[in-house]
Amino acid sequence: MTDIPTATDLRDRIMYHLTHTQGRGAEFATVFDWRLAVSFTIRDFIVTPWMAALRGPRDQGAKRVYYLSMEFLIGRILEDAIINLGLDKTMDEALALLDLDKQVVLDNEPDAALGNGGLGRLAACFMESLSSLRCPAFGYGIRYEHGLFRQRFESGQQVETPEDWLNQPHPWEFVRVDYSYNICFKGHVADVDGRAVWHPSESVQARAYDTPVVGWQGTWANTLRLWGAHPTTLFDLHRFNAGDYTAAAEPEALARTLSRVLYPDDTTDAGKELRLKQEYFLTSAALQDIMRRFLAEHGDLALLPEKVAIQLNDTHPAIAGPELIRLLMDDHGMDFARAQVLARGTLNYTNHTLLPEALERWPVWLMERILPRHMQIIRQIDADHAKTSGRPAHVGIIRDDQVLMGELAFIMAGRVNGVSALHTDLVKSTVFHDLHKLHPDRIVNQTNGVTPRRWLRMSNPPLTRLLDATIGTGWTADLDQLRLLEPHADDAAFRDALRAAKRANKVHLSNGLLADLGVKADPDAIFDVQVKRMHEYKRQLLNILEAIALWHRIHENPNGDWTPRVKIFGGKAAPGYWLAKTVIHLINDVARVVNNDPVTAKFLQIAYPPNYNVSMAEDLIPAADLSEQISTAGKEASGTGNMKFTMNGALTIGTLDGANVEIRELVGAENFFLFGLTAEEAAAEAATPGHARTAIEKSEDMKAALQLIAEGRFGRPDTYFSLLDRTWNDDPFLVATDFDGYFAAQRQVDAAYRDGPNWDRMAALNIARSGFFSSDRTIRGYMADIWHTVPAAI
Ligand code: F58
Repeated sequence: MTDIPTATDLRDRIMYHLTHTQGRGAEFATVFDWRLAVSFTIRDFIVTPWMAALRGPRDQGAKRVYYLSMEFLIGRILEDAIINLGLDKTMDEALALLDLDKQVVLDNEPDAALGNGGLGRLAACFMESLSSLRCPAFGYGIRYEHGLFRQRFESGQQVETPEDWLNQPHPWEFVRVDYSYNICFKGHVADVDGRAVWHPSESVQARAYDTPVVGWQGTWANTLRLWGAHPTTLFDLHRFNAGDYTAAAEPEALARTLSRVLYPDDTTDAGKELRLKQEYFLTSAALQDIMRRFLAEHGDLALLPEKVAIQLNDTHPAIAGPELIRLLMDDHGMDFARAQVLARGTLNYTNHTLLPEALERWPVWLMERILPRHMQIIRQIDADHAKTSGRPAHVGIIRDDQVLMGELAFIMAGRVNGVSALHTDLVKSTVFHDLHKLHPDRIVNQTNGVTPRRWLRMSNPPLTRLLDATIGTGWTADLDQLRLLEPHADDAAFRDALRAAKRANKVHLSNGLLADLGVKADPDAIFDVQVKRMHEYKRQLLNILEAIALWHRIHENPNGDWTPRVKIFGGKAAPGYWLAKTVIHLINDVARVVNNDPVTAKFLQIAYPPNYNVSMAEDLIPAADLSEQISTAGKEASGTGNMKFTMNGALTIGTLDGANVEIRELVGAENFFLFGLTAEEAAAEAATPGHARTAIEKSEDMKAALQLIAEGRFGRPDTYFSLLDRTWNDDPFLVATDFDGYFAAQRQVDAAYRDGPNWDRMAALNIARSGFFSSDRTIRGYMADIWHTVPAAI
């Protein structure tokens, strides 16, 4: 930023917005008014780099990147913007001049919860890195009125309520009524002189809402453009005049349904049609917008791959292939072959999962009904691929009357990428085995990363101060500089300072846990944290069973030399995912019993704060000593939480899954607590009949834990009957097989934690070697290997 304001300037600007934008006098202003006034003040500083980022690439005819994602889990914006603009100190002073408590103002901002989990949070980190690296880019998504549901616990069980972040004015967005597009559905396709003409029977309008995303040091701000759905006809005046107000408002209600909710799950039948419509709504609006901009700047369609790179975040926007071909053929008169070549030169696809149930597929009849023209084009793409690739009969986009969106995305993409080294290997050898053999150069790896601005500088001030004082501030933009810390790992004074920084975060969290949950978390105990969506493959069950087994052992030897531990869980289960919800119930039941047990209370506490979200992650991760990354090997594509913990100085207990493999390689095997089967062994074990029973019979600890649940020590036994039955007789995610290894690794953790200086040394080395996991590195990889773009000149 060029014009750095003084504190009094900032104060005056805040007062100006309070008065003129909010229309409030200071004596009547609420925290909300102040927060908006501060946000508008900060937004003013973003507008200059934002305009430059829009004009520069246009004037230079530069290539642009378009990131299409159904989710952007951005969280709060204000503090991140203040820090990236370098205004944190000045703002502290300005707020002090106004007698305002900064934290109270910041905490007033609701989380923009427009995502489920890792995939959506990755998109948000990418937006920040794209701006920090000055890569000309747009993010395209949906402006959900209700983001991910809010979670409460009632008698230990998850209860969902709607999230309502847009119930209040959102100061960061600019609505662009002039950028609106019609999105059509249904109807029929006519043949007019050999050309297909789609006559849709439904349409809605997609309207652009823009949020600038400012990068580090405030020199560049790309646009996050979210689409809101509006009716193409406002309301039925005829019915209104006849007094039927409800029916008159129907077009509006129907249209708005499209951008109303973020799906927390893609497994339920209800809403399948709506989900497909949402995916097409996002994709078509984005592509129409991209084409408008491209034609205004370049004109010649042959230049499309040279000027436009589109990234599909998972298969959710995979209809982009047929849609781009449709636009080129039906609107621009191009033939299919040429349109397909241009589309493939422009589109790329990121895969985020190997779980078969999470791979999208749509019934042909549904696709035909909602998008009849696209179904024609899909058949054409499939037939062309069959002809040109010489593929075996069982490979293709349409199978068993279903459209396989992964296959469609793969076939229409120039590059397909996995999100960690292991995941990419598994993508090649499993889900896309046949397609990989046909197109051996198409799949590449881009290991995920996270932005160090939010996940270190913003969320961990004590550690940031220590890093800045020890190695300077250069790490913020060049995370590899954390390597400079390595020699300090052997310096007792540095280690003490590192311990003090961690302890400050633990004290802060401990106060919160006591106030919110009544859990007494001793800051000198190990803070052992597992936060992520609740899913069987992530194995929160393994963690809570270990807690039960430990509790049992402490009871057997209450005077033993146990290492005190606080286990902290966080995460939401999809509302229809019964088993995941049962595990939530179990964790809460166990917590209630264990926390109130006078024999074990000083050794073991369990906390499960409800409604885990980005803001909660910002409090929990900096306070963690131990990071739980315990998924069944081969199931977690990458993980990004694992990276955040490592750079905040937590040690990992984990399996060889996803990016854990790379974390362990980089931080050193001696600084990582490994357990469990490898992906290959896990696949073999899961196919072995009776594997769970065999493993449980061999494990006294696991047997005891299951027995305690069955006896009803934590809650009514019938609550857990099915869970226990599944664990004994099915256990597809190998909780039983990995249990003893996990239990033993946890005891190694206990022992290691008792040697404070050595633990601190390991933590220091984890931080020092975590530079690879910056999303700047990931984005540079996409730019070089997939998009073929370079940073813009200032
Ligand atoms: C996650 N996927 C992966 N999906 O599970 C994780 O390993 C990876 O680190 C991350 O992507 C980023 O690559 C994920 O978050 C979803 O949230 C689905 C969205 C659609 C509904 C079902 C969940």
